Amino acid sequence: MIERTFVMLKPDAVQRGLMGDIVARLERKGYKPVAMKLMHIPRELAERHYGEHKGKSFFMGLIDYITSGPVLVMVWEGENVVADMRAMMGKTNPKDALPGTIRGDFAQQTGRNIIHGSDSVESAKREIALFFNDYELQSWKLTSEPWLFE
Ligand code: IDP
Ligand code: MG
Repeated sequence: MIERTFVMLKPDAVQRGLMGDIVARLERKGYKPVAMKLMHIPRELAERHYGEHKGKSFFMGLIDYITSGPVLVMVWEGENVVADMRAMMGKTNPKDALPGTIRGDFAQQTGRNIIHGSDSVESAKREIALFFNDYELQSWKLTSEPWLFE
């Protein structure tokens, strides 16, 4: 099933110059970029995005972290992309993330785990709508599609 997912490169990924490496991995997989923008997330939007974690011990630290500098927000499209992006990212705690995954290769602590990806198709729809207007989402054909899909 072709899906869309919401991906955010967090302020540490941007500051550490990892945007290119991470975007390159997603392009190499054959996923199609549908939207991308650099933004400084307002606190209120960060709290809505991470609403499920409100009240948890790490919530305030998480909001401080995610609003501490620009992030790269993106939408990517592809076969089973929601679950497969989570697999490419690796476990939430980089200590448990396997080598070869983004967190496994580039991060060391949960509180600085460099990337967010939607955890379900429902979450993806909610998160895409939080960060992008319809006119920011591109519908286009990748010329490599016949070489990705039979
Ligand atoms: P996920 O990003 O893999 O979906 P969640 O459990 O949804 O993981 O947590 C959201 C984000 O909150 C994590 O990516 C991480 O940045 C932060 N976070 C989660 N648990 C902790 C913690 O125990 N300490 C610090 N930050 C945490
Ligand atoms: Mg999550």
